[in-house]
Amino acid sequence: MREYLSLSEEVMEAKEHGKPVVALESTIISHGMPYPQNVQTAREVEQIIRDRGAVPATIAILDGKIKIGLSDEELDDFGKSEGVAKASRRDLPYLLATGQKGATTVAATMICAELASIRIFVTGGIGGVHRGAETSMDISADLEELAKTNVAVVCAGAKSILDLGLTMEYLETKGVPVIGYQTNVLPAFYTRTSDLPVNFRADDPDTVARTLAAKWDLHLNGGAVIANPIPEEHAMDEREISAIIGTALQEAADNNVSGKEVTPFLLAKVKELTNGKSLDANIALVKHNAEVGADIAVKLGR
Ligand code: PSU
Ligand code: MN
Repeated sequence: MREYLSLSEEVMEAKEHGKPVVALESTIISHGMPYPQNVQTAREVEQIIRDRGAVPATIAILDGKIKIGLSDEELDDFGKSEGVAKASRRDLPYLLATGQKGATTVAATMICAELASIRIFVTGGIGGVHRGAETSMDISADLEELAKTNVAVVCAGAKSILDLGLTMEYLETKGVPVIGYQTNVLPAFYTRTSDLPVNFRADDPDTVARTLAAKWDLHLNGGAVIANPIPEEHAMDEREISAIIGTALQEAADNNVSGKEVTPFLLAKVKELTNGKSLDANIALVKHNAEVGADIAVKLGR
């Protein structure tokens, strides 16, 4: 296993000194944002984590290795690269064997984080059960990963490109706790609320860290979703965003988009239809998640 893992100097040093480490995914860099905002945002998010006493580890597949932490040069090169493969659980072995670049999804980042003994992972939004999944069977591998891999994902909930109700049901079946961070309801990424209650509410990082410690001390394998709403001042208008998501879903159906292309297609459409407004929201919420994730990692380390 070691032959596939490559830790950056910063991460290696953190591990030696027992400092808390926070994982970050790379799909958001390759498929979520355009260059150079993607690299700039990734750097700023990393710095937020350092400023709060933890060490960031951006995870990506490069040169036949799982990179846990990227150097500035690697990050810039990665952010610039066109056509980087979206890497979920099933894609990791082939990309590693053939030395191709891979941008890790939530599922793949969880796998890699666990291999490096990292427990907290910060991102924007998770994949879930797609609308119409009762016929398409389109359910993100992220959910199955949350069911079995011991990593907590700090996110702003999930976008309503998904069926949020079915996503919550799936997580319930798999025993994955969804913890609202200072909220009683599941945030819907661009907006602070949805009509779905979370399972539990935590108002501080200590409560989250204690909950995670209890879960893993008891060998209740699997992850947890820490759902942290987008800051009020960056939240989008509910009606505007749901109309845009409706259009994006219709275009995906008209174009017969399927498989791993569905999520990137919908995300790109939403970005296009909001004239970049969604990008600003996306950047703001990831930074906010980085603050909360770093605080949880610091508490969990104690
Ligand atoms: N949802 C978002 N933003 C994202 C993704 C999902 O709001 O960037 C990305 C994540 O990397 C997630 C992946 O793990 O898409 C899910 O893809 P799929 O639905 O194909 O499993
Ligand atoms: Mn899918």
